[in-house]
Amino acid sequence: MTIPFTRWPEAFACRYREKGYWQDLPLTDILTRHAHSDATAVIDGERPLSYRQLHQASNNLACSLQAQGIARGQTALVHLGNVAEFYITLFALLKLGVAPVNALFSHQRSELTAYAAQLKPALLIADRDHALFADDAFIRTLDSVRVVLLRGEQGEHALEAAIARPADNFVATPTPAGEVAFFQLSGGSTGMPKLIPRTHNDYYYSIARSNEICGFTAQTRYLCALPAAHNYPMSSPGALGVFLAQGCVVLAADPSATLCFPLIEKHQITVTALVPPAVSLWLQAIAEGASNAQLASLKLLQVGGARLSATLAARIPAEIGCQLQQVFGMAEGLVNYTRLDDSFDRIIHTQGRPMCPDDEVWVADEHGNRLPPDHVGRLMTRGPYTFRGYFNSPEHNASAFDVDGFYCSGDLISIDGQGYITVQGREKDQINRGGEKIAAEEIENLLLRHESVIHAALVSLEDSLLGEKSCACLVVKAPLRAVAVRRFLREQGIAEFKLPDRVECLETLPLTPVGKVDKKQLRQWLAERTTA
Ligand code: J2J
Repeated sequence: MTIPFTRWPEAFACRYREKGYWQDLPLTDILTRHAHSDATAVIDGERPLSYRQLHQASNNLACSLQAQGIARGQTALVHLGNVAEFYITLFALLKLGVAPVNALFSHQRSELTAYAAQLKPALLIADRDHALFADDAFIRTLDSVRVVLLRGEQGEHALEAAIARPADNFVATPTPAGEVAFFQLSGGSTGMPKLIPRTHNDYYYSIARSNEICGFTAQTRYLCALPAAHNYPMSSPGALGVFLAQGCVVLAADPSATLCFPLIEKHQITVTALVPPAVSLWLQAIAEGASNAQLASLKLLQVGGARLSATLAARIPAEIGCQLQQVFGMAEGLVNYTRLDDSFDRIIHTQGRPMCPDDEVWVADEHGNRLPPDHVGRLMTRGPYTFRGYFNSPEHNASAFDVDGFYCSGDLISIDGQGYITVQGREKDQINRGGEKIAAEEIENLLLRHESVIHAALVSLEDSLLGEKSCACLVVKAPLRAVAVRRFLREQGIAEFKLPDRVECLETLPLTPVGKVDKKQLRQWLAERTTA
């Protein structure tokens, strides 16, 4: 049984193989090639795991799952934070040929329910430490799930026990390299969070090529301080890039300076990846007296996920004392990097250029015509590691892709004469709250469930630290306070970062000539109100 997904047309698949982008190797190869190495692969708190141990632990888990009837072709819902078990589980499932969706640890009932509804997973792996799994109430709502393993649990459902039980004669059965390996999460702009099928071939290429560009080697010591399940710290080059190069991943629960600075010093970290607000907080910590001597081993700081201002960018080499690399990527595929040997000016002012010579990226005007260099328009792309369709979403795919299979990311960009991209804005109805993406429609739908809400629009507000925050603009039957709105949304079971930072009640919402909510006008009105 194979998982259905939109494939690359045969001519493209042939070309990507001919050019060596697709190697027809399963992602499990990233680990198994180092199966006999005693080098440290992951450090989680005081727990180091060698490559040999990581390989063995994932075999043990795979074997245990197999004994419980979990088999190739099935899917899994995984909800783990920045812990070693995240990687053990990922490799175990890849070895079994089971495709997981790795929900972010900040996700709650609403997000997990949406993923489960789409994938109908047979397996759930989660953490008792998360409030959602403090008891079994939520688990009982997941109809398709037959096997449950929980981290921090005792007894038959204990994840740790399944990992510790030695495997006997386990033989890996990964799915073929051209098939779906796992599902990545879309930042989204629609009511239902979308899933992105990623194949072994496309993801493996994206990791291997990222390693070349970012110079990851066996000497790389990478601090993973962003959510491990996110595409950026997973693959750009992220932890999987580190494993491929046989380097070492050190896990941090969050990117705060208080947590990360001592970890960087203790483990002699050479590279890490941050979002812009975390950079601001690191710079602030240094300005307030935290010693950047603790960061002496750090050679490269990757920044991406949201727009980095040139002012902030320019402070990084001077105040943190390391090189900056801008990363403009997306879970759907395309990743752009500034190169390590680019000029200071390029690194400060652009979001880099595509990593693959066969990434086709162009800028479209509102009619879909190609724009010349330096003009601002829609980003259109296709390539060897950019997907060809969201899982099970024919209607949305029809509008997200053009007839030639180019994906429209919803970003507004310009490309200069040398192919370097500058992100200029966004057209998709999404709020980028310091790298965390909020699909406006998803929250609006939840707001409309409130008995007092007649109309709802979620719009972005400028914010000096996060770049953007969210504001819920409501037309209500009875007065509604911000705390009540947030409480109501929390009860709907959504991630905390999606709760509106501000709530405004209005008489009516402004409309565009075609009758859609005029969010541009709303944003202007909010900005004026703020200054007033
Ligand atoms: C401006 N906007 C950016 C940047 C992403 C590497 C890095 C990031 C992601 C990621 C990723 C931006 N400047 N430097 O998957 O592998 C916004 C754009 C983009 C969206 C994608 C990776 N870097 N963005 O952020 O899927 O709007 O992936 O379309 O979460 O983030 O979000 P996401």
